[in-house]
Amino acid sequence: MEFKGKKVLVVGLGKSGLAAALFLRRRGAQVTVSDVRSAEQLGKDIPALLEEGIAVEAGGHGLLTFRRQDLIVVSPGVPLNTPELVQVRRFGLPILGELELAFRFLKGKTIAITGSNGKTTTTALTGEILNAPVGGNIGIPVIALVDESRDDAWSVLEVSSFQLETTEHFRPDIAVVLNVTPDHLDRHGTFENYVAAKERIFANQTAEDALVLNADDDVTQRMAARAKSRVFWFSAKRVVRQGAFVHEGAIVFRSSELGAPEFILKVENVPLKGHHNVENVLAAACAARLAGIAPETIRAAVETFKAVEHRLEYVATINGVDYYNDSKATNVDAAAKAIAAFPGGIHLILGGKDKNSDYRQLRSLLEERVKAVYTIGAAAEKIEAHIYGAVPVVHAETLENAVTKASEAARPGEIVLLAPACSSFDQFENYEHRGQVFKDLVLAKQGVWQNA
Ligand code: UMA
Repeated sequence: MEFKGKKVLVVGLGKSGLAAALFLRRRGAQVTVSDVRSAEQLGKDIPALLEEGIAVEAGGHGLLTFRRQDLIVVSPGVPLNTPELVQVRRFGLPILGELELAFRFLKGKTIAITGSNGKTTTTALTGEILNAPVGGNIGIPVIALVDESRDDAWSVLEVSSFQLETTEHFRPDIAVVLNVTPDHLDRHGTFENYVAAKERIFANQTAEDALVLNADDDVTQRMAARAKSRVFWFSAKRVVRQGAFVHEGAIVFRSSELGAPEFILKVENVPLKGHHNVENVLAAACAARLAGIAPETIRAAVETFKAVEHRLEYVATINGVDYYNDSKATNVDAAAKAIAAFPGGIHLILGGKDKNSDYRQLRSLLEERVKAVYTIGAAAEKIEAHIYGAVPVVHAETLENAVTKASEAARPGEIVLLAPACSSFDQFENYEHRGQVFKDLVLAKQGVWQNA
């Protein structure tokens, strides 16, 4: 792709937009960025962009700005039904996502990992096993990996449905789909559209590529029929013909080339909490084995792997109560997995910005394992209506109040868990910010209690 002298508009000035704008500018494009946030909100990024010769449209998207371009690059968080994008698509203007743009320049081989839940942990773990750079939805735009990428090396990418929606040629050597449960219905409209976006991860694959699917998930099971690549499975429940599975307390891998299954590691040595993390390890081990990594290397990397920040992250034990931060549990299924990781005695903080979710699905787990729910944020009332009668509920409004109320109620041996089942944007900048505030509140309490 040649950008010299081309007029390129980058829509959205978050992490992806910033990295894409600089990348394009350095390749000679005439770059403009457009963002709905005001110049004041965009703040510190503007001088750096202007210095590079990048024009900035702040405070909203202008149709004229969009129409003047040769190419439009969209950030993942910008919906494709944004009116200006709909208009210019009618004129045949090419629109690329940041992932697609980056992929066209990324050297070497790629493992791409998607799914509704577990993708960040699986990506981080796979990156660790391969000793390879990681990027994508995990927080580092893929475009930022391009300059360092090498023909003889791997990159491991976490890809979201938002990023996949705008792919054209994206074709990972190894694609992994961990699971698909309802999420982002506010953006995709229907579950079918969401599944279709996820399936784009393997749409361009051929028989030279591999696709790793979860044999225990109904939706991913059905994907095999549409794959042109070689399908491998992972399962925590049963033996699979090709792929990774649990057998007599051990994670094993087998393929038609290998014949007999080979031992990777004992399940009891997986250092991460929860059944869902066994699935994540199976997926990572399968992908790594397909990339040619030896079982001993996989074992060593898994056994020393630490939970990724904000994913069922242990924070502290105060007065015998364990505090866990799962701020990344931004949908109902992720919250269910977090609850299922503990046998009982849970004080659960739920709420935030609703994504058109059905919280009734949590009722039986709440009845079984949760002592009380503390609701926060814009979705609080909807959640309270959906879980009415299942467990005692405290309408806490803020995270601070929720932590205070939960810590007052929790007895030694019990758990205070932030697994909100919602996105964070009503009260926080993002889920990282929410998780950090939670940890600060907990650690501050620890200080107060230690001094008392
Ligand atoms: N904006 C517009 N117009 C719009 C919408 C947004 O101008 O119509 C602007 C916003 O004002 C903001 C910018 O776009 O300034 C934000 O862009 P973005 O939302 O794409 O955010 P980035 O900072 O570029 O982060 C993105 C991913 N964000 C989303 O998909 C929402 C990050 O995933 C990812 O880590 C990062 O690229 C690097 O690849 C976050 C996420 O929430 C973690 N992902 C979702 C999830 O995991 O559930 C999919």
